[in-house]
Amino acid sequence: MSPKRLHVTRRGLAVLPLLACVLLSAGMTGQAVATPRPNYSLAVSTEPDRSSAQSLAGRTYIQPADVFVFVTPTASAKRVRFYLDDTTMSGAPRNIDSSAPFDFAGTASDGSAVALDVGSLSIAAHTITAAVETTNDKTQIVSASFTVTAPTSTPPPPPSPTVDPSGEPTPVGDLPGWRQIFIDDFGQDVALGSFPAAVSAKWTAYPNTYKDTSKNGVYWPQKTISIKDGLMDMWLHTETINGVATHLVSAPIPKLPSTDPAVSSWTVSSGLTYTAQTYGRYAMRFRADPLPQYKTAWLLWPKSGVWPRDGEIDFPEGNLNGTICAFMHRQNGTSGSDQDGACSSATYPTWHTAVLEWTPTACRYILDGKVILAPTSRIPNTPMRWVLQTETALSGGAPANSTAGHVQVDWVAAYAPA
Ligand SMILES: [Ca+2]
Repeated sequence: MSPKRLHVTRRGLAVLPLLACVLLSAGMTGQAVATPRPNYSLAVSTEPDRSSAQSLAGRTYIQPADVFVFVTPTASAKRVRFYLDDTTMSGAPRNIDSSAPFDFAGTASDGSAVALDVGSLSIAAHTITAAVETTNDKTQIVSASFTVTAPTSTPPPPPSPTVDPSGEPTPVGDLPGWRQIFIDDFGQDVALGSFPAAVSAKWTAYPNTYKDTSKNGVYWPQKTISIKDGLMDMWLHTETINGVATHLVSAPIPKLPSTDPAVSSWTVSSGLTYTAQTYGRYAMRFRADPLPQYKTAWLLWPKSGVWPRDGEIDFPEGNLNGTICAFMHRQNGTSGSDQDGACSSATYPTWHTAVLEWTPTACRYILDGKVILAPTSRIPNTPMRWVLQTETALSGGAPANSTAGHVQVDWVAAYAPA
């Protein structure tokens, strides 16, 4: 500390060396410019109302923390210039407060102090300097140093649900020959009752006015479909509704982006908006409880609705207590049995990845990396829409009312031809 520099700004030179030592040891410097002007100091509170204030000098703050720094007292002060880490006040003030109370970070319109977030400061010692201009046109300089430290330990990140709990991550991005146009890893939870409304940009579903294929079940998305912890859950079960035991099933429908040139969209009389494309790649990660008399018939269905003429592509199809199969109803089909089909030995309770690659020359059904069916003739060649149709079995009667369980989907993805 140079006495010469102090001499420039202060009176009472004779006592300066001693005073400076005293003030420095307290972490602050200051000096009344004339009695009876008060000795100002820098105070700090942890509350915006400046309550329980303490001297700022010598304090240590652990990031992050909001503190409220101000000059006290306010008597006879008319304006305060605040500086941060600029004890010589050579730069521009950090803040100029022209009326009491005099707050380092400014004063809100309700009179409370604005916070200084020490998290915005470097991990270091810092000094706030205040030039207090008094009503007799003198200036008193006060400074206080304090220390900002890092958190003593970094808290562990909160446990986040695994978005893909099946163990196989959602495929992201284009593939050779394919352009990804739709993906859902089910990272957004949706409570039972809120599907598909809560995710209506990406999903629709057959409404509860639709019976399923066997007519033994009713599609009821609000009673069956939820999304939690990275999984779509279709809860297949029976409820008594209006006095009737009703087997509740699900047919969620991914909405491919209607803005994509490969995709067409249209709305049917029930109000559902469908999307379709001609050729494409569809990938699904799924498992199910082995529920008797329930099945998946996830499929591509012709936009024209003309069947069997325009074909049908089914994968994965099978009773949940059976094995996973694949079917292709051929273009220009003449009956329901005009089809190719194959069954794997895979069963539903474990996780599987089904990939369907539909091109003009082949329809490849790939289960867990292995092609199980790949017809190359009479491939459907008109636009088709995709439905994860999950329903009661087609033969053997209705499910038992007590049968209940879940079909889970970890992710789905769709691609257009590149
Ligand atoms: Ca997932």
